[in-house]
Amino acid sequence: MKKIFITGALGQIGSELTVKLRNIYGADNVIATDIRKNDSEAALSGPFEVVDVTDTKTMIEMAKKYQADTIIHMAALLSATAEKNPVFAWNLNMGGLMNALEAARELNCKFFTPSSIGAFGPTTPKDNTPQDTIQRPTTMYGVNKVAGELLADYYNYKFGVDTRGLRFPGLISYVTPPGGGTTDYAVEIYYEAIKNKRYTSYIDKGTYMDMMYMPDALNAIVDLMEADPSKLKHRNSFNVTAMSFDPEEIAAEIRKHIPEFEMSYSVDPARQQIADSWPNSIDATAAKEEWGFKAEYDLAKMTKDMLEKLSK
Ligand code: AKB
Repeated sequence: MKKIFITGALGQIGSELTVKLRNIYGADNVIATDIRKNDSEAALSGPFEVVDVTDTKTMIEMAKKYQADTIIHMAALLSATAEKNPVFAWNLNMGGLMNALEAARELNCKFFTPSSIGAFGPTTPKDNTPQDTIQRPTTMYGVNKVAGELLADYYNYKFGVDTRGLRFPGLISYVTPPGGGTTDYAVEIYYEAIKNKRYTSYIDKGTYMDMMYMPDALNAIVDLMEADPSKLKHRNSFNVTAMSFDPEEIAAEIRKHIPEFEMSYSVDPARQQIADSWPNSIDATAAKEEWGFKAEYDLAKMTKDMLEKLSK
């Protein structure tokens, strides 16, 4: 990766990934793009362009202008927002992906885009969900993710584009808050624990979902993109996870640091339904075997770090 072009660079993953990649590959070699600019480090620490991913012409022109050899396509709506506006979600998530893949094909770029545990559905095995299994999601987001995995595979075998992807679980970070996801409770809970020593969860107790701390997610993207292509059997997309917990378990972990922390519930039926359709825990063996995936943070280590960083 020498010239990396990122879409959705100011989003939850993009804003941290852009800064990390600039530290590794050089600030001028990482071109951040998003639908609008802000004054974050990702926007200001290197080249930035306003790019609407549904605008094919601009997207290809911009990638050409910077002679990109890698496209990292992050721009997308998350699960809960997509469910509220499925037509817009289809147009943005699939239209944007198609344009990004076309740009990669035309410029002969390496390509990354994230999939999600949302690519699974109620008929998928719930525990230790295998890499290759039933994928019949019941959300628009999930439909987009499965179609995206297939499309990225297609661009690999049809056009030889070096496409790669990860099925991310809920990602937890103290830098950029997520927006519109189902797993967002596991981020909000830390902010509220510090500010108010209480949190009302919209996800019910007993609902297990996979999660990962952002530093592990960023390392996984770099490691996968640098992996020897001859070792990759799956490409789009690898299961990756670091932990699985329910709201009670994360609350108990927070109480080890803030003993007075209180948890209550006001379940949001829409997001609960999405969470219920996703696995309890997924199996990351293929990622470990094919390119050496490992996560450093478990719930205890992540909680300590989140609370320390957010308190500052
Ligand atoms: C969401 O909740 O929509 C995302 C995801 C798991 O893909 N965090």
